[in-house]
Amino acid sequence: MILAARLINKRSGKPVSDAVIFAWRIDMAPDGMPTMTGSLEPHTSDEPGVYRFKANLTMEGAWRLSLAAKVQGESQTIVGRPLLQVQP
Ligand SMILES: [Cu+2]
Repeated sequence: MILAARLINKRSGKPVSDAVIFAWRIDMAPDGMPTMTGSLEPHTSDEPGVYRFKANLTMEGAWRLSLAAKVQGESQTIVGRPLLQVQP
């Protein structure tokens, strides 16, 4: 499956299209299985501010995507951990 994460600048409300995502992981921490990870690799995206990943999630339930990114003009690393639900 393809997962998509949208990165928005909170101050301007605009999509951030030049982020460099340098770390990514997906696991089942929300379901009490923090060591159960899924395969995840960056995928092309043609929508500004949307970062896509090809994922293989082998179990139904709650997953947590963790992304770390560098954004121009921001000194700190940007971290996002959206949750998602895998259903049959
Ligand atoms: Cu699991």
